[in-house]
Amino acid sequence: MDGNALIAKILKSEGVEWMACFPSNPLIEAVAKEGIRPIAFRHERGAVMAADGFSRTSGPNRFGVVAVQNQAGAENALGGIAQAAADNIPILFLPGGNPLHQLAVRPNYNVSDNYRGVVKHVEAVYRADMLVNVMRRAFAGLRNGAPGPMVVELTSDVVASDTPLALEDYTSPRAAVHVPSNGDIKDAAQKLVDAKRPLLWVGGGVLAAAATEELRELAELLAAPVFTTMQGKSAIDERHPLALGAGSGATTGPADAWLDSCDVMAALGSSLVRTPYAQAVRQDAFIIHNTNNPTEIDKEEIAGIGLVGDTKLTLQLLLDEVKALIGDTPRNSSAIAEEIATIRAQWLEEWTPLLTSDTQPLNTYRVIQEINDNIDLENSIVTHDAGAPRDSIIPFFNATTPHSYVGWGKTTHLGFGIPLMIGAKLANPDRFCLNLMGDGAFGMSGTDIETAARSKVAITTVLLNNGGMATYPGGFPTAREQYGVSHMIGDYAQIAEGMGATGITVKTPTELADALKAAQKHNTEGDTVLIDVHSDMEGRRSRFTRP
Ligand SMILES: Cc1ncc(C[n+]2csc(CCOP(=O)(O)OP(=O)(O)O)c2C)c(N)n1
Ligand SMILES: [Mg+2]
Repeated sequence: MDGNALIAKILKSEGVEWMACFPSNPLIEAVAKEGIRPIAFRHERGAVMAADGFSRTSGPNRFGVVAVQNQAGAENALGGIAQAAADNIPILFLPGGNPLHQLAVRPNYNVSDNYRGVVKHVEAVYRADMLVNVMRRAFAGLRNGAPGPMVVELTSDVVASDTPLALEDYTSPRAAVHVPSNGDIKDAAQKLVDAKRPLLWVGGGVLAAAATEELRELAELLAAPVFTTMQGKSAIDERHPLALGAGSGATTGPADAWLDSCDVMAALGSSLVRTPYAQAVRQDAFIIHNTNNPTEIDKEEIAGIGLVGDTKLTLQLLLDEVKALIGDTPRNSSAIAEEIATIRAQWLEEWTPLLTSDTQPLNTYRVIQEINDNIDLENSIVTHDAGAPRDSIIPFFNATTPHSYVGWGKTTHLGFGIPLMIGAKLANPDRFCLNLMGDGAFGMSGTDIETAARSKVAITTVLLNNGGMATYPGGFPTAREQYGVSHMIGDYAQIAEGMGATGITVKTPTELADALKAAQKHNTEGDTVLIDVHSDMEGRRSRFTRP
């Protein structure tokens, strides 16, 4: 048996069901022989992003795997890998490598050298008799500690050669979880119980750890409002009376009110990153910071108490300790809930004219409202793309069940939406998967509509066709007026049709509801859909300034 065959058997034994790829790597043939489905994307970055989307929308311990070829393939994949790293997403990346004797020879692209700064761990296979250890380390890295991309460079002649090893030599690594100390848990519980205006700040780690039930219980026990970051969106049902909504750079009125006034803030499963794509943390608040990555503690925000550990187990310990202090009965939350509802109503009053706008071309917010009103929110997965779609949708889309929304993007790669939803659909075949993207974003990954259509991984893309980049209003006027920079044209419904999908053009607001319903029907039948919405250059965002 050669090395590729052994790797394929190990992947199979680890429960891998499919592998994203493009297009030449001996592993593709080897996994196919094991009954693992290879899905070929139209470019490497798309393949990586689909693997990322699969990991994001799966429960713990289900990972996206991707294989590409050496040189150009490895180079082209880097954007997707960098984004998975920035968002702390565990994926297994298996690029082809050069032969051993050329690994260090210019201009051969050496993955081990070049990827080091953007992955959790990277190593090359130097000998066929080290494969079980390499793969064990890779899976251990996926399961343990701070999540991120694990990379194994498949040195071509080594993995093609016979290995003395068999699957029986491989030991699947068991996850080793850790929790904060009793003392820190006690202190954190006391702080939360004594707080006058507590806030639970929820990151993507709550979703990744499948800790959404524990989160809801803690919020109800303390009568503490819940704010979610972009990646945390959908960790709490946004119809819950204590839910404040989510925030990228834009957020909701209630979220702004609590971010501006909380005295104790428990950040749960969050890396507390300062970025244009996150809300600012109140500097006067006492911060309790839970993350499974110790290097995130005291990075930018000062943690009064650091709770380093698995978010689900940490929440369970916190629940026990809070109950020991105040008993099992949740505090009365009616006054807080009423305050949230009042602020929400005031905030929505300002935005309702846009959410219900009848203008033609369509207003972006009307498109978002139609999505809210015409899909089965509990059984869908929705995501944004970089640019105006992100900051427009984050405050207004109604996330309900865990993963019904995928918030992403600390380095925010344009075009992620399509491959992300392909990965999400593979992880959740019974859910309706929709991405809202701009015409600029389509240029980055639009051809993967063909991947979805061909592979019968049916997704729906709602494309805001505004002929430009609403995200840069007023930017580069000379370049725009004299040279047409940032103007774009496209009949995207027709392009989708040309790639085997169903294209629907929407020019008036009233057509969109029917288009969304048709899309859901088409998706159920295995057909991918693109809805090309003629939309405006809406530049308003629900942003707030806080001191
Ligand atoms: C790979 C990459 N390059 C550049 C950017 C910066 N960027 C963010 S939004 C955007 C334009 C988005 O235009 P479009 O998709 O049409 O959305 P709109 O803002 O018009 O709704 C760009 C270039 C990015 N996010 N990713
Ligand atoms: Mg645009």
